[in-house]
Amino acid sequence: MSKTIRLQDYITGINSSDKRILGKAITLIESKKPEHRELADQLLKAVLPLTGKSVRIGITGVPGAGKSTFIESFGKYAIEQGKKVAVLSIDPSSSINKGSILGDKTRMEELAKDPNAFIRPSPSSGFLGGIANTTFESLLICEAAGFDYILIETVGVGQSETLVNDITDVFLFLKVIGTGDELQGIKRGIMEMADLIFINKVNAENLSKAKITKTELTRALQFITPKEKNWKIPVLLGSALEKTGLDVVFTQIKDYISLKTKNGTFYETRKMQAQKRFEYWVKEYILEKAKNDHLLELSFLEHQNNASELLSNPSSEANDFVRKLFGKS
Ligand SMILES: Nc1nc2c(ncn2[C@@H]2O[C@H](COP(=O)(O)OP(=O)(O)OP(=O)(O)O)[C@@H](O)[C@H]2O)c(=O)[nH]1
Ligand SMILES: [Mg+2]
Repeated sequence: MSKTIRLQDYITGINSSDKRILGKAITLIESKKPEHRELADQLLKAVLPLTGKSVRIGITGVPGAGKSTFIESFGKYAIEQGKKVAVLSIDPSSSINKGSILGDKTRMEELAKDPNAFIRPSPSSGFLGGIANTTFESLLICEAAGFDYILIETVGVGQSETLVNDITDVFLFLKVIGTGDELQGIKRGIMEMADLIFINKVNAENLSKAKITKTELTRALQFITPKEKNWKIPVLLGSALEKTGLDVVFTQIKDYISLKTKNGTFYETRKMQAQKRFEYWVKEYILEKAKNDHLLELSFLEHQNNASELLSNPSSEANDFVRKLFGKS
């Protein structure tokens, strides 16, 4: 039987950047068992003063764009510049994406071996069909353990981009050459979230094609209001595999963070994100409380069924259910 880890053990382990304890702390945070939840909450409260000092970087792009390869190369580059790097992946749906996340572990083998890196694939499932996601809380634990850069890879589907955008300071969009989806990118809202664009897999042979893609992207960006005033979204060229262009990404991220800090938008954005997360957790905890009460759970399922059978309007069903929750039926 494994020894129970107490709160103080977690705190000491995190303070000394002990990767084994760090991994266990994240497992604790992801756990949905009430006794774990209590301890996780105490842990988060205890380490809060140590958090907030990292640069939180989200990385998105279509499947195969090279996100994992980029994280491996960029992570190593950042370590060479004296940073400590943690990598988390986001999995909002838990179903189809596990394969690709597990694949990442082997893809980032070199980075994983580095004493200044910590890699954590975090599949998580939701309660009552929700998308309970503890990536942000895991990020806080990594910050408390002294990691300067937290890189978060989206799975590039569904809501993962929005989820990552809501917990990061910088959002990097990895693009592949000439797929002609520049306008589609705008439709999906990804370009609106991007702070930096990196055209990946660029080499001597495809350089001229890459430049055309850059021109197209730059043109498409004219129709987009950037998240940050006075920041012209850079479209950079390089290769994650051949480790080119990484230095420019590093510098641009630093410049972007300086600008946001000077503007006051760095903390403003973090405060807005915190507000949103508070609301998110209120909703999650309400649903969870309902699930723990057998009658309420039955009622939830009944209302949900009425909605899904198209018998009535989902918002009316939700309203009726919430009235029951608060004893106003
Ligand atoms: N030639 C070349 N290949 C690259 C480059 N970057 C990534 N690749 C290759 O592209 C493929 C996909 O790379 P990944 O890093 O797994 O891409 P991903 O975006 O993480 O993919 P998913 O996690 O599945 O969405 C791999 O075979 C990589 O070796 C690059 O700069 N040049
Ligand atoms: Mg990947």
